[in-house]
Amino acid sequence: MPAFFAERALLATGWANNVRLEVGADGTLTQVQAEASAEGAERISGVLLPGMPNLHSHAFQRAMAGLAEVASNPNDSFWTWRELMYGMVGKLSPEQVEIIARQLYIEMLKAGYTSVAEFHYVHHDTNGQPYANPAELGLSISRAASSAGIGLTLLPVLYSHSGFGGQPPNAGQRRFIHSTDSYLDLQTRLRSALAGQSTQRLGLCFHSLRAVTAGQISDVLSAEGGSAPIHIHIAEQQKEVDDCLAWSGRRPLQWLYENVAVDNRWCLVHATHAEPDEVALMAASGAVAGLCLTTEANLGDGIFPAVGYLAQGGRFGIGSDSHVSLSVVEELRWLEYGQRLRDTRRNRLYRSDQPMIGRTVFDGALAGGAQALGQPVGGLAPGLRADWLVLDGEDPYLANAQGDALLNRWLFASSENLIRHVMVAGKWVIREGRHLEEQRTKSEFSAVLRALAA
Ligand code: NGQ
Ligand code: ZN
Repeated sequence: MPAFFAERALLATGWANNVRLEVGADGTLTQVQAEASAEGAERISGVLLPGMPNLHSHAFQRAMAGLAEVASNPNDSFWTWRELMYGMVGKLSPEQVEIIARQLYIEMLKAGYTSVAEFHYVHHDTNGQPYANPAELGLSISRAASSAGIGLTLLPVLYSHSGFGGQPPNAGQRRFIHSTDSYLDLQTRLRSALAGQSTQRLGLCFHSLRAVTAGQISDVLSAEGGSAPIHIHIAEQQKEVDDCLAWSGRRPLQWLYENVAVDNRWCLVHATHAEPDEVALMAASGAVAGLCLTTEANLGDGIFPAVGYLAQGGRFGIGSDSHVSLSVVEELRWLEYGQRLRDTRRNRLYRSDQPMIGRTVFDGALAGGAQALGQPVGGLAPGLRADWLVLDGEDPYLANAQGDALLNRWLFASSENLIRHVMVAGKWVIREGRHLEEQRTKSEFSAVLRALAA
């Protein structure tokens, strides 16, 4: 049984020294022992931390990161960005989707994400017709994740309408559209395709309350039952709140909690515009708030009320969403900084028993991310997958810090990537900052960008 030995590690039970970790044939940790012997074990040089789940990704959007920072109109907004995004969606081939996703997933691994929830809604060809195999694009995502070596929760998305109350979809949405029945068929196809992949699973997903009706939500949930995670975008933009109020007299989160039994299977992505009563409902339900700080900043969404939410025990995780940044550090840093900027105070996200901001946000995002992905990840403990990252222990800031102070140095002081090695399911995927597939993928990705610009 492969064994590893780390002098410094953050275990599920806390910081520990001289830790021996044993990994079973399926990539699961079988033993984690502090103050143990290194005999026969591979020595890990550096600081060992659990790998971070990324709870929200639209892989194809990586290809347009940085292209939308051009003022086209004094009122540029989320909605004008969405038009540009639909323009990119209209062109992509399945081969291009797979290359973009493989490049992205390699970048994620280098950034410390060891698993990802892919919120996958581009289903059909450029004319909006199903592919010969209707699961084609979902399979491209699955193949990209296996060749990069990242864990995957694939969330095929149900998207039927353009606005509240079942409005017909518009032309830009033609590649996304499923009926409830064709969606359930897609779920069945993908479930059998993923069955042989031990680090991949399927979840349920509604694009937003704009894109599905109440009847569709209940039909999908009663057909699928089970324990799969359920993701939805909600209350990201004020216009969505206003449109929901005009349609139902309720705000999106209010409407959801009044009409659906939201529990710990749910991941509420963004939930930016949550009022105090909605924050209380979210926290009490055990759902995960899916916070995507760099994208929410980029799109001008607003600031999630995380201080009150954490004080009530609310669960959260982080996602890189549109991938304007791929950095666990940057997401966690901006989670705290957004609250500071709004409140004009410092040190906002802490617990009464944990004054260290870095540890509070790191632990919170590990636990919420693991819950939202529905996978045995998010910590170093027996029974969990051997997903971890190793920070450069010789970096002067890290070499001279201990325990939670080291996390604060990493999260609030580093300006270069200090992640040296990354393991997923007991296999090294990043060594000395490099991925085995990165050269080949980079040149394929470069050709995709060239073709898309033409
Ligand atoms: C998406 N992205 O589906 O990619 C959305 C924008 C929409 C984010 N919400 C489109 N960040 O919500 O209609
Ligand atoms: Zn999204």
